[in-house]
Amino acid sequence: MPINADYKYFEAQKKYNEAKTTQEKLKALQELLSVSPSHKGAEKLRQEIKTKIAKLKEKQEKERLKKKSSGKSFFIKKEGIVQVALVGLSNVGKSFLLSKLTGARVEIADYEYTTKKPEIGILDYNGIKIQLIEIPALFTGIANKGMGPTWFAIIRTCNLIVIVLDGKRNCENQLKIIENEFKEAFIELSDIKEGDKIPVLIVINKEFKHIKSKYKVSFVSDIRENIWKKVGFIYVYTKMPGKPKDFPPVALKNNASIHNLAEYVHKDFIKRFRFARIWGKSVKYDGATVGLDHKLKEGDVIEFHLK
Ligand SMILES: Nc1nc2c(ncn2[C@@H]2O[C@H](COP(=O)(O)OP(=O)(O)OP(=O)(O)O)[C@@H](O)[C@H]2O)c(=O)[nH]1
Ligand SMILES: [Mg+2]
Repeated sequence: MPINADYKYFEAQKKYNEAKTTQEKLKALQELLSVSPSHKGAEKLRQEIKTKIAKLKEKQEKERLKKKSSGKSFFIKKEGIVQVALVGLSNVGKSFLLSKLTGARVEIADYEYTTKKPEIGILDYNGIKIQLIEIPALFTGIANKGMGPTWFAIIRTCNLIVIVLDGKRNCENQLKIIENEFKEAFIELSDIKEGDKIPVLIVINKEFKHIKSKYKVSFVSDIRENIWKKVGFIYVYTKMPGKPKDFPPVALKNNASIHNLAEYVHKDFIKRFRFARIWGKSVKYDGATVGLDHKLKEGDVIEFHLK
């Protein structure tokens, strides 16, 4: 092994070799990963461990489904290009926020575990459709129990995780429980989108409190803007020569170019492209002429000129 394997690593390796159940193996691998060397030479090793973890998670999910007589898995039809998961402990106001932001008709009640399955709603942000998914309440142990793995499989496909905290209760504790379950589910959280990590926004509901956190914390009143800022997209408008800009705008990944927009608008636009004119923040003066490589900024208005 071309790595500097130390004592802790061998201990963890031993535990893994002795593990019997999928659950035990997963725990051991997670530990192995946490004590594996972090230098570049060990990258392949860490990748191997991660692959093993992913495979075991799949196996675990299959075992779980088999055990359940109904074999229930849960499917959410994706709508809009952006998916946002609303997560939090029970009774913190997830359904309340879902309903407030999207108009979805969901049950909001003053008892625990009201929401039993994911609930969805569409948030309209300047004409861009953002799908919000309320995940049933998290609690200690859920990552490996009951429907937990199914809920986390849904969360894993989202562009953003909004963690809702109850400002009337201890926020640090709530966050700790939630972060721990994400760790158990092998979902890496981050303040911004980077690699496999999913960005997080924290919303403190009911009563605002200042908390220390590495993630962005939002007032309920700014939640729409902050969701948009965190999902990692910009919106731009297309227009036809001599016509006003089209509505709704188009959502594109941050850092998108005219090329990406052209592809999105029509499959022939790249072939037929001559130039584009832009009004907005990405150009020095309105109406400037640009090529396919030009990078777009939020709010730009783009007019395509084709062959
Ligand atoms: N005072 C106050 N009460 C709130 C607020 N948001 C939610 N609530 C109340 O808190 C209780 C729980 O709200 P829900 O939206 O059902 O909470 P939830 O997180 O979806 O809960 P579960 O689905 O059971 O996990 C309800 O009685 C709400 O009326 C708020 O901003 N202020
Ligand atoms: Mg609810």
